[in-house]
Amino acid sequence: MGIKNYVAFDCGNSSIRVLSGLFDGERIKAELVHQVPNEAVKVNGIFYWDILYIFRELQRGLQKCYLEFGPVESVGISTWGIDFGLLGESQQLLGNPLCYRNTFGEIILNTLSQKEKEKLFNATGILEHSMNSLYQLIGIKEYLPEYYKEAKQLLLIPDLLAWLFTGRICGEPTIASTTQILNMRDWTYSSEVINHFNLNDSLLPPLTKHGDVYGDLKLDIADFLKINVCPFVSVPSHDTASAVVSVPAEREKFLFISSGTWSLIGTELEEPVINSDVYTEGFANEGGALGTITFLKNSAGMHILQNIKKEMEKGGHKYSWDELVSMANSCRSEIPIFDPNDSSFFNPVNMPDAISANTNRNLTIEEVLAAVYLSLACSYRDSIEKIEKLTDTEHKVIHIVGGGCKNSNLNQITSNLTGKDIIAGPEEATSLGNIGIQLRRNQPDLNLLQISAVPKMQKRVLELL
Ligand code: LRH
Repeated sequence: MGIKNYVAFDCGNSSIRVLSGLFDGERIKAELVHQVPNEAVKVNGIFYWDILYIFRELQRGLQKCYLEFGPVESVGISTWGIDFGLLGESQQLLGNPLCYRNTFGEIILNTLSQKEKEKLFNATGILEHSMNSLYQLIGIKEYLPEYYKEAKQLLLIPDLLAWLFTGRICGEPTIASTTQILNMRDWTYSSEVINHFNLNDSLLPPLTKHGDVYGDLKLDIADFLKINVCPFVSVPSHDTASAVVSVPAEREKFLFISSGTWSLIGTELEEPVINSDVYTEGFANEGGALGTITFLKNSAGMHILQNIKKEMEKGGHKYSWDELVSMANSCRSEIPIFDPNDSSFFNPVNMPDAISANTNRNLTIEEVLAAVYLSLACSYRDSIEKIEKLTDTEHKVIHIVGGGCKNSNLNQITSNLTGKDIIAGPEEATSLGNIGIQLRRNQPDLNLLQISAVPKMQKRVLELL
């Protein structure tokens, strides 16, 4: 068999990446082919995603994959969760998708009573969060009514991109779980949630199954890029769900931290756990690959460090991550600990100032950095203790995957605080999971559901990945 070229789109809050997964019949080698920055754009006080820029860069990446490695077998799309675009009657996009860091969701969530919040958790298995698509959608209905009135179709970012590339309208279940409209017991849209908010359910697309083909690359795009027409495959399109596929766990049960802008701290389950303890401790039953559940806490992650770095570089001097670690480690004063999930760190104008304000101290930049590393590790420890309690399972190892796994200073502090070993990697977890599910489509005996569940299969995956 010749080498086959499977393409993964991996769109994060801070970068757009396209990788070729080269499969020689035995192993996948992932090659990063294209990477450009991504960021939300503020217009008249509202943050938007520039979706056409993202679309154009993904096209460029796809073309490069073809030019470097030959005809493309298939493409899978993974992105951050929650955000969506709206299509109107004539099947055109009604403006750019809003970014979850707007305040609409928070305003709506604050109008709900505790009883309503609990009812919504019980109906879905997903914890309320001001970011969730549900509250953003209600916010649009209230505050941008012309959008809502004209909307005929809601497509989450990966579904929107799949529609731009193939012309097909479909939803993908893992990303749909980030809306808080899906009931995770049976993976159908919850009529309880829809009725509660009097939502127009025809907005919601029918859901695909992993391995299904969304559709083929549009002919005009293939002609424009001068590449072959290839299928777009339904993979776990929520980046967290794809990342969990490639956790190199040795055991059926494992702990993971999917580390990027956010840190998703969790474990994989076969069924959702929906009870008052899970609710009180702040966990969600998000959708995982092939019907599994990623039981997790959505926690602040690299966003805080990225923002501090951005602030420090405003003077023009660039800092490496290693320099930031040395600065943190040079701190000799008492290190304050703060809650990184406090809403004041969600989208502050100046992150170091927000940390000083939160800790009631006028911190030096060294103290800020030291406080961030320690506080993130404390919040990881706290979540991990809760997962062990809620699932009644103890673990010796924490798998940290995704771009943030390179942060060895944070990994070390996390290991010290939890007393657990850290296995860091793969860094390209999302793309590897994405490619793995595409591969499985052509190799049904490659039972990825078993990957993270059965040690014997796990070995096979380690060989593959
Ligand atoms: C991680 C993630 C997370 C969401 C956030 C918007 O990339 O998808 O699960 O809450 O981004």
